[in-house]
Amino acid sequence: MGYRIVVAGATGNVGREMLNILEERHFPVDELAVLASRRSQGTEVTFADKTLKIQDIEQFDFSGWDMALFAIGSDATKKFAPIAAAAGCVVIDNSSLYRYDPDVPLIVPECNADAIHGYAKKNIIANPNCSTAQMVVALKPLHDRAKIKRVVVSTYQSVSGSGKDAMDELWDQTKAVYNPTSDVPPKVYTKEIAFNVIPHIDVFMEDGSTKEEWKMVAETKKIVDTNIKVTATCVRVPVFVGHSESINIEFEDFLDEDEARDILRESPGIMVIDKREDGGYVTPKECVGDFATFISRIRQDSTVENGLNLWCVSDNLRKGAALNAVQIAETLGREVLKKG
Ligand code: 2RA
Repeated sequence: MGYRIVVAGATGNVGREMLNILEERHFPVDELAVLASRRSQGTEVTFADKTLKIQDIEQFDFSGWDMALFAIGSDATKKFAPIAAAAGCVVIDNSSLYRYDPDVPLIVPECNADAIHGYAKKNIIANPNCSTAQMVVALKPLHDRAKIKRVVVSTYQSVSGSGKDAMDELWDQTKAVYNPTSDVPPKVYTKEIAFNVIPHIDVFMEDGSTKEEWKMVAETKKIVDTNIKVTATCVRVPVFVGHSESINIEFEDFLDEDEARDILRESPGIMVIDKREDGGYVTPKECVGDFATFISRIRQDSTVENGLNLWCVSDNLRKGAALNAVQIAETLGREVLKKG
């Protein structure tokens, strides 16, 4: 016996990946409902060997459904998550709405799976921001070994993090460089993204950081350890899928680079590709479609007493969103609901 599962936002980048990953990981689905806004009603999506028709989330009755994977943004989540939760359907939400709520667990299964037992307070579980998810997968095993004091991270985030329009904008702008046309591509970013980088993701905060940078700080503290000091610079780059991060870590205790490499090699969800030679590292193009968080360029930071540098790459639509949500569903099923 399996689960009655809902995927809300099934026509978006993340929702479509959720369906792909539920199938790839043979999640025990007894019945699946795919929801989106009224304008997508009737659209067809495939799951396993079936074609499913998108239902209008406004009209949907969540009672009797076990779990709902939400990828509908904070505004729609604010309206529909309480309705689903009240109907007894556990919501696994990819938006940022509930991530910082003390009554809602924020889960990366490789890091804090046990926190899932706190889901019953609101019947909601939060999925972290994509740039946080891949980073904490790398940080947690190192923190367990040598207690992290401080993290300095610079991100190189692909345009798919902003959605399909941003991917269209990059594609159209890039084409226009080689083949100027009068077509006006959709505008998502304040500055041109083709052959450029933009040090601005989400809104600016009072202290001059952006909300994306604030999320990495707040979420790392909630998932790994509230005492860790984190500072982030989040940058949009002209890559379609795959977030990359340069991570500098300072520990309480010394951690040799070779021991760090061995720890990461043995840690869940991580693939270490780290050779000091041409091509001995991972780039975003190579992570697309994979479940792994890839780690390369592991090396001592000799400018501080107990420092380490590493390079971290992962598919932001998978570990950064849809995969982590499905892994939460797997953990919820295995540890709590225990059907299937
Ligand atoms: C981004 N992390 O990359 C944000 C939201 N997915 O745009």
